[in-house]
Amino acid sequence: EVRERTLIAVKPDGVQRRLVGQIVQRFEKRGFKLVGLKMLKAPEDLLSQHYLNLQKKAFFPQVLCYMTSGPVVVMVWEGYNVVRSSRVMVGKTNPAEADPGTVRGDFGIHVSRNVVHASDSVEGAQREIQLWHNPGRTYTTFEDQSSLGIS
Ligand code: YYY
Ligand code: MG
Repeated sequence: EVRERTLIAVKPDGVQRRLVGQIVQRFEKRGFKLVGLKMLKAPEDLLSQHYLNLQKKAFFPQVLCYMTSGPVVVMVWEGYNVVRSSRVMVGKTNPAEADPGTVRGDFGIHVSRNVVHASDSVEGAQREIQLWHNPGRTYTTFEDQSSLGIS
């Protein structure tokens, strides 16, 4: 399916470490098409929906704390097999196990600071795109930078 889409997010550590450009470049070089992008400080309820399957895990409070520690850059990428390809490009969840050449293998520090999110299935991607692209929600915009807490 040529018009397959996935949700890729640069997490707060990636934004803070100035890695957004390099991550975008990897997807562009691969020939994928950027069809959406926004920067926001993610609200906890949105993250709880996003990580619905992690809510019972012991590490979930830390995930919430980390994911709300600064702004995230959320993108939608489109292309042939983009969901599966981007999971390969991002690498294993734990950077210690991620192959060199993957985003997490090259930039990841620890499983709790693994730089990027990538949807793990076509259905998951559709759900996440709907969730993050919610026109009814008020997001921080670039006119309101102080509330992003960029440092
Ligand atoms: O899809 P992916 O991000 O590779 O992993 P998930 O199993 O969906 O976990 C989501 C997120 O949770 C992971 O990127 C970091 C965090 N996490 C963690 O902090 N500690 C773990 N042992 C497992 C996951
Ligand atoms: Mg996941």
